[in-house]
Amino acid sequence: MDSFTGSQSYLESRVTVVTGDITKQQVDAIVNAANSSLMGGGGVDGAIHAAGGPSILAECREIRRTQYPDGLPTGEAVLTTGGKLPARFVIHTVGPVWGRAGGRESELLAACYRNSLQLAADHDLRAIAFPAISTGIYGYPREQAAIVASTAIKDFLSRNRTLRKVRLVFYSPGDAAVFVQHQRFEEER
Ligand code: AR6
Repeated sequence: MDSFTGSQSYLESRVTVVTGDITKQQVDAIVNAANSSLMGGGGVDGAIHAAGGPSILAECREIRRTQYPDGLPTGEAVLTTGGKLPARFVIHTVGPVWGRAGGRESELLAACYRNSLQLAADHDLRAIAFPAISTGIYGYPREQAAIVASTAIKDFLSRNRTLRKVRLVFYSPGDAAVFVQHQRFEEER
C-alpha cells in the first residue's frame, strides 16, 4: 500500500490509525516525544508546548526538580496536565536516538509505549493518542518502529482492560501508510 486515506483500525477497534496533528486530539492523554531534559524541543515536543502553554513546562520543571534531577531516562514516561490542549493530560516519554542506544533501540522504544500505556491505565484514563515516537529528529526507521510499536501496544492491551482506545497519529499519509504496511497487530505469536 502506498497511500493512506481515512483511518484504519485493529484489535476490535481498540487501536485506530489516523493522520493529523497530535495537539488537536480530543482524548484523555496525548503522548509527547520528548527529550530527557523535559524542557521542550522541536517536532511534536515543540508543537505540544506551543499549543498547551507554559503550565506544561512549569510542571516538567517540577518533575525534574523532585523526581529526575538528571533527566528522564530513555524509555521512561511521566505525566503532566494538558494546559490549554483539548487533551486533559500529556504523557512525556523519551524515545531512543537511532544508532545511539548500543543495540537497545527496539527494547527502549517498546518501553516508551509500554510505560506510557501503563501510566495512562494507572490514572484510569480511557483514551490515549501517540505520535510515531523517535521516527522524526531521532531517526528511527519508520518500518522498524511500526513493528516495535504495534507489538508493544498489542501486548499491553492483551493484559489490560482499562484503556479502551489507542489512537496512533501520523503527520503525513505516507507515514501512516508505512505503518499500516508494517504493523503486526493481527499476527499470531
Ligand atoms: N502531530 C503529529 N505528528 C507529528 C507532529 C504533530 N504536530 N509533528 C511532528 N510529527 P519528532 P522524535 C511527527 O521529531 O523523533 C524534539 O526536539 C514527525 O513527522 O517530534 O522522537 C524532542 O525535544 C515524526 O514522524 O520526535 C526531542 O529532542 C514523529 O512525529 C526529539 O525531537 C516524531 O518526530 C525527539 O525526536
